[in-house]
Amino acid sequence: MILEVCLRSKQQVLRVIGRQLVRSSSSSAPLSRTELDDVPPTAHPLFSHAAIGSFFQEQPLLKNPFTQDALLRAYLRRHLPVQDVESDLRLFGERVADEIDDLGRQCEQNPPRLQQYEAWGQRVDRIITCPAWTLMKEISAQEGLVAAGYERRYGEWSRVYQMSKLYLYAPSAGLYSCPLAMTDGAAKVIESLGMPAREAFERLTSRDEKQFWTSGQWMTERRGGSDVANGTETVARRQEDGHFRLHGFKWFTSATDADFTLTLARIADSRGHTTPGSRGVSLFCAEVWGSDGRTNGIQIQRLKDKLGTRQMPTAELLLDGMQAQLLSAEGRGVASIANMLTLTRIHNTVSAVAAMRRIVQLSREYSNKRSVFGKLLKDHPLHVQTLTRLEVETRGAFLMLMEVCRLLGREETGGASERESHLLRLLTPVVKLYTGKQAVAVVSEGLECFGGQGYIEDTGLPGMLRDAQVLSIWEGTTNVLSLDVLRSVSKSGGRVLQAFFLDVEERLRSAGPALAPAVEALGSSLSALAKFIQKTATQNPEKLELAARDLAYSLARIYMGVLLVDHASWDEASDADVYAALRWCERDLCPVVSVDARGGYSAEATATDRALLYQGLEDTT
Ligand code: MFK
Repeated sequence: MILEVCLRSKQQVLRVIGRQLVRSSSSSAPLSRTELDDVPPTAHPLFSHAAIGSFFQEQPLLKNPFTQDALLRAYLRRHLPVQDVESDLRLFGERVADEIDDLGRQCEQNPPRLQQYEAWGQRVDRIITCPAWTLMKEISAQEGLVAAGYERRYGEWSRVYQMSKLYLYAPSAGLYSCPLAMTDGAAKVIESLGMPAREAFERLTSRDEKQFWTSGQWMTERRGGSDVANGTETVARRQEDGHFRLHGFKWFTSATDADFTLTLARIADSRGHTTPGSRGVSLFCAEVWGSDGRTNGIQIQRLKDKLGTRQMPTAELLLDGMQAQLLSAEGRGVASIANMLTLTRIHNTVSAVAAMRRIVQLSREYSNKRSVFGKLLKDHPLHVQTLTRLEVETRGAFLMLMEVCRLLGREETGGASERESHLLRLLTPVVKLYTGKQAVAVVSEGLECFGGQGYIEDTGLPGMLRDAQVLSIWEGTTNVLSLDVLRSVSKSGGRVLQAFFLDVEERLRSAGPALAPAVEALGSSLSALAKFIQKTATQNPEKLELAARDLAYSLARIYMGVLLVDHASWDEASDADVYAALRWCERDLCPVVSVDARGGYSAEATATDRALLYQGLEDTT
C-alpha cells in the first residue's frame, strides 16, 4: 500500500516535471502554486523523498539577548534602575539580534588577509578586512561602546552600563570586542597618565564614527608574552624633535588594522645602550598608518594562523623606524601598561561571561524545539539538569564581573574606599583567570546540547568554542594571573586579602534565612582559607607559589558564592536566585585547603609529580 502511494506520487511528480520541461522551452515562468499543489506534500521536494527525508529540525534563533537575560535585568533593576539604561539596552539587544549577529558571522566567513606587495612589486603592507568589520567599527562608535566608559553619564555606575552593553555585543561582534578592549585600555592609560596624548584620547572615546579610532596593544615579542620586562628587545631612538623611532619585532599584535597603538620599548642612550629588566622599559604610543595609507615605519611580516579569533587580524610586525611618542615616564613602561591590562582583563571577562550566557540562551531555546525519544529536550530531566549547571556557572561569573565593573566605576569617579581599591586590584586577575576557564567548559558542554549539530561549522556554534579558548591565554595565562594575585598580596602587604575577608563576612551577615546552607558552606570555607593563608605565610611562604592557582580558584569560588547569596538576599529576589546560590555552594569552595590537606603542595608531591610527568622521557635532569 505504502509502495503504491509512493509510486503514484512519483508519477505525479514526473508529470509536473514533464510539464515544466515543455514549458521551459517556451517560457521561463515557474510552476504555479496550483500545479505544485497537485503534488502530495509527502513527495516534496521534487526528486527523491527517500533520500532527502521530510524532517528538518527547526533551528534555534537568537532573540533579543537583553530581554532574554533575567539576571542582567534583575541586577540593573536592583542597582541601576534608570529608564534610559533599560531602553538603551533593550534597543541595543534588538540591534544585536537583528543586525549585528549577522555581521559577526560575515566577519567569521571573510577573515582578514594581508597584501604585502602591489602588482608592480612595491611593498604596501595592507590588511584587507571585510565590509562587515568596517561596519562594526561604525556601530561601536555610534553605540558609544568605548565612549560610555568615559562620558560617565551614570556616575560610578557608568562602567556597569558600558560593560552590560559590551556583554550583549561580544558574542555577536565577530571579535570586534578585541579592538574595543584595547581601545578602552589605551584611553584608560592616557587618562591615568594625565592626558599626554589628548587628541588620541578624544578619538578613542568618540561617538562620531568619522573621528573614532581603535587602538592596538603591542606588548608581546619573540621571547614571549608573560615576562614582559625581560622579553622586550625593541629599542627607541630619540629624535631631535623629541619624538622617537622604534626598531624591533612584535610577535603578537592583535587588531593590527587599528588606527593607533600602545607599545613598549627600551630607550637607547647616546651610545646606543639600553637598561635591562623592568626599569629599562618605557611606554610609547603611535599612529599605525600615515595619511597616505602606508604604515608608519612598519613591515607586516605575516598574519597569524590561529585556532580561533580568525575574524580579527593578528600579525607579526617589524618596527623599522616607527615614529612614536613617549607616554610614560622613562623606565615606567610596565607599571604604566598595567592600567591597560586591568581594563583588557575586565573586557576578557566580559567576553567569557557573555559567551557562557549566549550558549545557555541558545541551548535553552533549542531545548524547546528539539524533540527526541518522543518528547522535547526540555522535558528530559537529565538535559534540564545539565543546562541548569551551566546556568549556575554563568550566574556566578556574571555577578563577579558586574562587581568588578562596579568597583572600577567607583575608583574612576573618586568614590572608592581603600577597601574597594584593594578589592579591585585582587579581584581583576581572579575573575579573569576563573571565567576564562569556565567559558571553555561551559561553551564546550553547551555545544554538546546540540548533538552533532554543535560540531557543524555553518551553525556558527564551533566558532564559539574556538574563540573561547583564547580567553584563558591572552592578557595573561591562568598561571601568570595566579602569580599576579600573589603580587597584589605582597605589594599591598596583605591588605587586598584583608579587604576580601571583610567584604565577604559583611555580605554574609545580611543573608536571608533561606540561604543558611550556603552561608554555612561559605563561612567554613572562609575560615579554612584564612587559617591556610596564615599558616602558610608564616611557616612556609615559598609554598604559596605552588598553591597560587588553587588559591585563586578558591577566592573566585567563594566570592562568586557570596555574590550569589547577596543577590538572592535582595527583597525582590526570585526562588531561582536562591536556588542558584544554594547550588553554587554545594561544590568544593576552597580547593586550596582540600589539596593542602592531601599534601599536594609538599616537596614530595612536587617530586612525585615530576617523576610521573617525565616518566619515559630521557635527559630531564
Ligand atoms: C586574538 C589573538 C589571539 C592570539 C593568541 C594570543 C597569544 C597571546 C598574546 C599575548 O601575548 S597577550 C599578552 C599576554 N601577556 C600579559 O598579559 C602579560 C603577563 N604578564 C604580567 O601580567 C606581568 O605580571 C607584568 C608584565 C604585568 C609584570 O611583570 P614584572 O615585570 O615581573 O612586574 P613587577 O616588577 O612585579 O611590576 C612592575 C610594576 O608593574 C610594579 O609597579 P611599581 O614599579 O610601581 O612597583 C607593579 O606593581 C606593577 N604591576 C604589575 N602588574 C600589575 C601592576 N600594577 C597593577 N596591576 C597589575 N596587574
